[in-house]
Amino acid sequence: MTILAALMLYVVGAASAQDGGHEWSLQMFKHMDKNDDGILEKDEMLPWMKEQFIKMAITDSQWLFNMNDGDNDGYLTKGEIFMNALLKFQERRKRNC
Ligand SMILES: [Ca+2]
Ligand SMILES: [Ca+2]
Repeated sequence: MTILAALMLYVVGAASAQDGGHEWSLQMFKHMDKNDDGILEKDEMLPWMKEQFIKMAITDSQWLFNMNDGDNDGYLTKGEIFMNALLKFQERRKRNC
């Protein structure tokens, strides 16, 4: 899946997940349509894609960090990362047995 496809799925998912999702989609379109001509050009999409990609990266990295920071000290040690990976491997193995 390309980044563009992932971002479009994100927008559609976010729009459908919210009350008034259709209105939210229209607002997003207006936000992206910088010259207000009713169509989106590549140059209008790129800043929006960068903005969305950064938001997703921040959210995902925070989630990944919190999931691995076993003692909640705000740091990740090799042990926490390897222990979490080992636990996930064992969970997956149990499900497949
Ligand atoms: Ca436009
Ligand atoms: Ca830690």
